[in-house]
Amino acid sequence: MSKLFQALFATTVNDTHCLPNSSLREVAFAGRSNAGKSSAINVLCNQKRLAFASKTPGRTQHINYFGLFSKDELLAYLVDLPGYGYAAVSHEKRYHWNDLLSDYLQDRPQLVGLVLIVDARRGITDLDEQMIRWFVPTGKPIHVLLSKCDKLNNSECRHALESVIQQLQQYDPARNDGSTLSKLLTAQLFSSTKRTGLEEADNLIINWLFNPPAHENESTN
Ligand SMILES: Nc1nc2c(ncn2[C@@H]2O[C@H](COP(=O)(O)OP(=O)(O)O)[C@@H](O)[C@H]2O)c(=O)[nH]1
Ligand SMILES: [Mg+2]
Repeated sequence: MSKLFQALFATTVNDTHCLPNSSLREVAFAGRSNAGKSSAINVLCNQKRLAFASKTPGRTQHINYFGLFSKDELLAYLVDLPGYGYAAVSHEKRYHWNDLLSDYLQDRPQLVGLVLIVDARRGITDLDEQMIRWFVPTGKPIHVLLSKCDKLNNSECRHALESVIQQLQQYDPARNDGSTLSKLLTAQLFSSTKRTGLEEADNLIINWLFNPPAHENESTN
């Protein structure tokens, strides 16, 4: 996170009953296994191995919490969700992850937004769409990081971004009521290795965590 914050590993959870019982806001990162989620968290937090960036897909099977600190004060959490779509896991495990992810995404008041990591070369897949479908009804924002964009040339990047935005629009709740396009579903190009899009992603996450929309403040008491 921007230089104002320091990130530290907080806890690992394998069951929604064990989620931290704290009122601090959190932003979650989801994505297919190997999409570049851990690398994105590391680079956003200015650390090399905060979230373990593995070369073996399917390694991060739990929900990992990272605390964001300013001086010594814990202010918020970043949450690394289990990567999905890894073929070589048992059905049983896959069902467990599905339940864990859907429960967490749909029913976690502290969660203020979802960062979805999507490999720019691959685009949004069925499993990513499942995450979107679970999360959109909460009314909270989703931001897609089109990762590994360093692997594409400029026109491929432009094309990847355009088609993802088009795909996202079909889930936009504002689309059908005649109002202008909402800010609930957004996307950008991102590269952890080249640090492309780092500032844009960082600003957005900080805003979600620390500058919530006015109506949210009113409803909390
Ligand atoms: N070229 C390139 N490779 C990346 C980028 N981000 C991640 N990777 C590589 O993709 C693989 C999976 O990354 P990781 O962050 O562990 O993915 P995760 O499974 O989604 O957490 C690793 O070999 C990374 O080095 C990126 O922005 N550019
Ligand atoms: Mg990972």
